[in-house]
Amino acid sequence: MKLFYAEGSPYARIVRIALLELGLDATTEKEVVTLRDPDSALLPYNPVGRVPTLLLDDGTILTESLLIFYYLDTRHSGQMLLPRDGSDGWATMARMGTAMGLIDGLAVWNRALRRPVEERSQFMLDLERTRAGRTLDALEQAVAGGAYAGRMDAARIALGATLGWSERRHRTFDWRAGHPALSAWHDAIETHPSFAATLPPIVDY
Ligand SMILES: N[C@@H](CCC(=O)N[C@@H](CS)C(=O)NCC(=O)O)C(=O)O
Repeated sequence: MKLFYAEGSPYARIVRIALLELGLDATTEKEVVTLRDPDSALLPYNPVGRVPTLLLDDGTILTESLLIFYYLDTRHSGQMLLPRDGSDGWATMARMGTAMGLIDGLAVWNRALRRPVEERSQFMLDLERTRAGRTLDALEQAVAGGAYAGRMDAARIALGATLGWSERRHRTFDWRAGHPALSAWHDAIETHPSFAATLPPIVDY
């Protein structure tokens, strides 16, 4: 299989971390592609033009990180990234949903900041700042209460990848402020080799 990705993408980062965690990285071909580019090498494979995109050995194209997680869970015999039999009370799914919601909101906000100042919608910037703050407050409580702990499942990967991405690519927002438990949680997970190997380049947004 082959993964198309961009180094700055938080969504692609969660898949790259998952490949490393599952021991599938070495056998997965990879290509860095440009985004929002009519000449991108990705477009002949995926008309949606988004990363992560996974090309399977039979030519099937998977776009959407969650669908890729589903597929990766069929390719290993260890513990599932996304347990789907209710064995953990759907807790991983619930935590994954919150982490993906955080990524989605930050990605929308980040994209808005790349527009010229006069083209930005203050309403949208305020909405996303509020959403992120509210979600982080809930995550702070959850992490302080022992959630997102234990083995490396999809929820831990998604939350850790997003916080590290935000710190390097969405620097307008200090997610650590007022969130000491989350901050300590992130410092611990970021030392993990799969996280250290996928750190996105720093930009000032
Ligand atoms: N819901 C998608 C979101 C993926 C996504 O938005 N990726 C961004 C990079 S962070 C992208 O490829 N953007 C290119 C574009 O919007 O044209 C997923 O989970 O994979």
